[in-house]
Amino acid sequence: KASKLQYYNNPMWPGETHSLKVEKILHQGKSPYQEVLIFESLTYGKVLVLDGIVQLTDKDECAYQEMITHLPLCSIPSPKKVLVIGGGDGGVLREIARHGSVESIDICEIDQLVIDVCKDFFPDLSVGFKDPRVRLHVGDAVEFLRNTPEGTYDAIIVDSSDPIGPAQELVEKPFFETIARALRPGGVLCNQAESMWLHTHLIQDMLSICCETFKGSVHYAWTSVPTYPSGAIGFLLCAKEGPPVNFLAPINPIEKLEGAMTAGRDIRFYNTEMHKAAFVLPTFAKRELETY
Ligand code: AAT
Repeated sequence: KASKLQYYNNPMWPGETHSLKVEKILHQGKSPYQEVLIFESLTYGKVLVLDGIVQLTDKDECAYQEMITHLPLCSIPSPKKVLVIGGGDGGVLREIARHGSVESIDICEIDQLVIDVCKDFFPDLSVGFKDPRVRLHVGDAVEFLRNTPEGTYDAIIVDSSDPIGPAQELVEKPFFETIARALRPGGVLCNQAESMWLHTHLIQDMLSICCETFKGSVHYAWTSVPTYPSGAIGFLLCAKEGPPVNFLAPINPIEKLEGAMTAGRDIRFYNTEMHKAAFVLPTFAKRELETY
């Protein structure tokens, strides 16, 4: 009862909850950072839940992981050095591996337990760790970025949880400043940026911080993920000052990369049309977000 109440009162979406029928609990534990739960659901396959919040399900993870990865990597020619923040399940790594130009993939995930349980229960995601280009750093992203030399990465993907708990600092200005420093001129960031239905103020704050910090193009994109609150999730695409980046029309289309659509397992969600469509906003969101 107590934990049910807590979920209804989540300050990120007060008064709402979303439920999936549990067929079987597969893992229930607590790390130093969060509660980690995995269960088999009736209709979405296995589900990863951190502190009561759905992070991914077998059925719809493709929409989130493919979009958060290919939106930035298809927007620059020949990405070579990529950093992932969070993403301990390995799904984003699996998607980055489709890009043959990539030479190194660093990942900084705070929670070893997430990595371990995903290796046990989500082999289709954790397969991402098997790529020889991957270097795993277990620790806090804030600390990791503080120690990253200037201009290291072509692209940074922030696949982090909501800003309560260990990801709190990841929506604040000092964090975005360290990201911008870690990118080469014209390098790109793709940041998990919550829902336009629920979090307009948070998105506005992130947009204004990012416009100030990156100085290149900054855009909000979104897609449909049925098991996230409101059924939609957004991404903040930012380019650091330097060679200009046009996020709206991919310069490095996935369909032209040899084997990318079928490497490992077939791409299920992303394509160039979905890329372009992700930047089309409904009128209310245009009004609220486009002044940035
Ligand atoms: N790809 C699955 C989706 C996620 S997982 C987010 C990951 O970010 C978690 O594994 C969490 O442990 C990690 N994380 C949180 N804070 C930090 C930090 N400070 N440093 C490094 N890693 C961190 C995101 C789903 C979004 C859900 C939207 N409602």
